[in-house]
Amino acid sequence: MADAVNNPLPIVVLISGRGSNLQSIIDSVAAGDLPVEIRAVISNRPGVQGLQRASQAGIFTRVVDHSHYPDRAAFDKALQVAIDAYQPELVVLAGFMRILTPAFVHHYQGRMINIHPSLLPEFPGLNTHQRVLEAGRAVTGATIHFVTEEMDGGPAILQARVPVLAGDDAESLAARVLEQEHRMYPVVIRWYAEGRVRLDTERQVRFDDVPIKRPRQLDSEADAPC
Ligand code: NHR
Ligand code: GAR
Repeated sequence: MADAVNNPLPIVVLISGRGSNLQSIIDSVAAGDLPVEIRAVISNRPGVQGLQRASQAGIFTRVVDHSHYPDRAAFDKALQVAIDAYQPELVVLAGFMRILTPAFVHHYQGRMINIHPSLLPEFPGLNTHQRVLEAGRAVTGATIHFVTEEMDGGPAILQARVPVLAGDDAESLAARVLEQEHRMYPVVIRWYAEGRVRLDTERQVRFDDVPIKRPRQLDSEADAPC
C-alpha cells in the first residue's frame, strides 16, 4: 500500500512502442495525482518512442529484445529478471505486445495489469479497432484487467465506453478510445496504490474489499477526475 507522500508504490511499466499511456502515468505522477514511483520502463523493442519519454522524465530504461532469445520461455525469464531487479509491487503493461507465458504470469499473479482497447471480453487480441468496425458495433471502449494466463481474459477492473461514429476508420476510432485510456490508467493505479483494488484468492476483483461482478465504469460514480 502507499500513501501519497511518504510511501509511493513502486511500479515497473512494460511497453513496446509509442508509450502514450506511459506518458499519461508519468504526467499524473508529476502532477502529484498518483502516489507511485516508476522504478523503470522496459521495452521489448529498441528505439521506441516510449523509451524516449521515460528518459526525458528521468526514469531508468531497459530493453529486453525478444528477438535475441530462442523462445518465449527464455525471453520471459530474462524479462522477469530485469523487472525483479527493480522490486516493483505492480507491473503495468502499457501497449506491451508480447503474449506472456503462464510461468511469468504466475510470478506476478495479482500484481500485473493490462489495458486493452475494447470492451473485453469482446475483441481480445490484435487489430482490435478494425475488427470492431467490421462487426458494425455502435459502441466500443477500453478495459483494464488483471493479467492471467488467458490472453486478454483476466478479471476486469475498469472500463470506459466510447461511441463509434459514422465515417470512423481504425485510426480515428483508436484516437477516440486512446483519450479514455489516458484517463483510465492513473485512476486504476491509484486504486491499487491505495489498496482499494485487488485480486482475491478466488481470482475475483475486490473493490474496497467487496467482490465486483462487473468492471467499474469510468465516469459512473465518483471516479471521474474533478
Ligand atoms: N499475456 C498474457 N499471458 N495474458 C494477457 O492478458 C496478456 C499477455 C500479454 C500481453 C496485452 C494484449 C492486449 O492488450 C497482453 C495481455 C499482444 C498480443 C499478441 O498477439 C495479444 C494480446 C496483447 C498483446 N502478440 C503477438 C505475439 O505473438 C506479437 C505481436 C507483435 O509483436 O507485434 O505475442 O491486446
Ligand atoms: C493502446 O491503445 C493500448 O490499449 C493498445 O495499444 C495502444 C498502445 O498505445 N494495446 C494493445 O493493443 C495491446 N495488444 P501507447 O503505446 O501509445 O500507450
